[in-house]
Parts: sequence; C-alpha cells; structure tokens
Amino acid sequence: MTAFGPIEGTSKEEVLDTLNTLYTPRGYKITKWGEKYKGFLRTKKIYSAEGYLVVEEKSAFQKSKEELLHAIPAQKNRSEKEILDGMKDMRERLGERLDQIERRLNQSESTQWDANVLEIRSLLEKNDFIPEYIDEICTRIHESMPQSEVKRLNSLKERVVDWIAADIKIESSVFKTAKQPMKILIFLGPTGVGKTTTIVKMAASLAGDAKYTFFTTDNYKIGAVDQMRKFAELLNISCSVIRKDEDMKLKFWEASAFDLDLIFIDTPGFSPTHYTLAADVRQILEPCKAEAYPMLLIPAYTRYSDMIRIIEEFSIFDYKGIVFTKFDETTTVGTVISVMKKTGKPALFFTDGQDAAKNIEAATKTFLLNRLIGFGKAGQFK
Ligand SMILES: Nc1nc2c(ncn2[C@@H]2O[C@H](COP(=O)(O)OP(=O)(O)O)[C@@H](O)[C@H]2O)c(=O)[nH]1
Ligand SMILES: [Mg+2]
Repeated sequence: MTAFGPIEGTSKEEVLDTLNTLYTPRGYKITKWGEKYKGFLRTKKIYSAEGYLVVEEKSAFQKSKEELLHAIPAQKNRSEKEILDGMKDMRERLGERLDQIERRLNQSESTQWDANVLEIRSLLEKNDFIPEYIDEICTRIHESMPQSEVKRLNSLKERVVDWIAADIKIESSVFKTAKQPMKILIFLGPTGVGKTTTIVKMAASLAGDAKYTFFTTDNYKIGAVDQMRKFAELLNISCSVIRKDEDMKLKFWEASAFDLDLIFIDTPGFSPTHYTLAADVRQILEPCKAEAYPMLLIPAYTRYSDMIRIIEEFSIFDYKGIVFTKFDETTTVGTVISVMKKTGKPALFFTDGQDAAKNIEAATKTFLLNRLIGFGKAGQFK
C-alpha cells in the first residue's frame, strides 16, 4: 500500500481538488485530515490530508494524455483540420496540466519554508524574546536568506544564533584594569536585587589580589550596615559607613592614602522616583565621581517592561552597564537579550545563585547562548 500526503490546501475542497488532479477519485483513501495555522502572523489556516492509494492508478494527467493520443488516430475519416484542431486542444490541455503541477510544486516548497520560519518563531517565543525582537528576526530571514538555506532547519538555526550573538553587548574590562588607577565600584538598583550579595561575591571570587575595602551608604534598610560589616569581617577587610558627602571625602582620601585598588560601595535599594533618597545618594557619591564605576543590578527574571523602566530611571547615575542577577531563578534569556538590543546597555556580570564563594562570573556571550532553549548544537558554544 502506498501512502500519500500530507497534501495541503487552504480549504478541504482545494485539497480534494489536488488529490483528484493527482489520482482518480476512487484511487485514494483519506485516513487523516489535519488543520494548522501558518503565515507570518499565523492567520492562514491550512488543511491537509494523508492516506494511502487504493490501487496504483494512473494519474489523471497520464490518463488524459493517453485518451487524447488514442482518440486522434481512431478518427481516420476526419478531415485534416479536425485532426489539427484536436492536436491543438490536446496541447492546450497538456499545458494547463503542466502549469497546475508546477503550481503545486511551488506551493509545497513555500510550505516547507513557512514551517521552518514558524519553528524559529515559536522557539524564540519559548526563550522569552519580546515580540518586536521576534518579528525583526523573521523579517530578516524573509529578506536576507536564500530559500535553500531556510529550508534546512539546522543551518537556519545557526544563522539565527549568529544574529542573536551579535545583539549581545558585553563589557568585561572591569577587573582587567583594577590595579591602576583606583576604581570605585558602585552598586545601584531597586531593593532586593542582590546588590550587597553581589559585592561580597565579587570581592571574594573576582578581585584576585587587588586591595579593597567596603563602603556602605545603606543607612535605610534595617540591619544593612551590620550585614555589610559581617561580610567585611569574614573577608578580613574594613567597612566604612558613609552617611553624608563629608564622610565620603574623608574615607575616599584614606583609601587613596592606603593605596587601595578598589572600593566597593553599597547603596540602599530605591526607585529613582523616590526623589529625596535618589538625590541623597547622588550627593554622597559626588566626591568620588571621577573614579566611579557605577553599575545597575537587575534580576534576570524581571519582566521586559520593568527592566526598561528601571534602566531609564537609573540613567541619572550614568552607570556603565548592567549586572544581571539571579539567573538561577529563570530558565530563559530572551528578555535580557531583547533589553540589550533595545537599550544598547552592556552586561557586566552575571550571578546565578546564593553562594557568595561562587555563582558570579564576568559577562560573556557564551553564558547566554548556552542557555538558549531548542537551538540544539547551534546554540552550544564553548
Ligand atoms: N537565587 C539567587 N538569589 C540571590 C542571588 N543574589 C542575591 N540573592 C538573594 O537575594 C536576596 C536579596 O539580596 P541582597 O544582596 O540583600 O539584595 P539588595 O537589597 O539589593 O542588597 C538575598 O536573599 C540574596 O541571598 C542570586 O544570584 N541568585
Ligand atoms: Mg543590600
């Protein structure tokens, strides 16, 4: 028994019409009807039929050709004109059939093409890329990729991963230049994003043999100063509490005199729309502006619209880039990459756990690409 299909069409009638063109009406048996949505916006409903051929019938095309060829010599007593007319008619009918077959072939090629673009669209959705980003990738496929490449899903995936990689912005020179001159790392962001924890992780795992100290300006959260002092004790370093810009001037001067390489400054969690607190923190930080390296912290699981809002609100601090925290609490990286593409802000560090001794690394493209879901080998980078 020979199987056929799936044969596709925009209506059941069209599918039956195709089948009747390819086989005789009793020459096939449909065992399964299917329906799916295709097209760029998934608005195109496509019906499909699968089944088997009852007997190996000659195609309608073959039959009509044979009928016509047999019909002409049988009519020996016809005039030459009638015979020529018959041949002309045969030529036209054969031409029509050939056109029909060509149309069907083109249709099945573009169906495969659509299916692969649709697969990429749904993978990007699974990875939480924003709709605008997904539309841009699909448009790029439509406009710039040859059909032959789009039809091979694996090479299509590889190309899309290349595009995603190009959208990831990284700035990783923070510690490379840590030795000279002194750098003041300032940790900004809303409450609970991981500022204090990240300072400890960074000091413990990334600072190497740099000489550093902690400053905390967080006089607002209960226990924040004690928390910072405890961490400093564990790391066997000093911790200063900064309440006003005079404190900052003094402690900054001391740190310079002790020839330190780094100062880690913790700040209270606040929203910049909390104007008085934002103004206080800005004023406290003012004396060390020249050496300052401000960073904004945002948890990787934050919704896209909230990330954009936080990024805009904190722009008054002129931060160098973003530390994305808590990657262990999300399974997708699409939102983070969409944000980078939209804002052009680079990623500085990634954190992925509560362990202060590890769970932090300098941002890399591979960290994000290896977390892409469904791109298989195309997304695996070392
Ligand atoms: N799962 C997870 N939790 C984290 C991470 N970084 C920080 N936290 C936790 O988030 C909570 C708030 O962290 P904290 O540093 O106090 O935030 P802050 O208010 O911005 O200083 C604490 O319970 C941390 O242990 C991380 O990378 N992953
Ligand atoms: Mg804190």
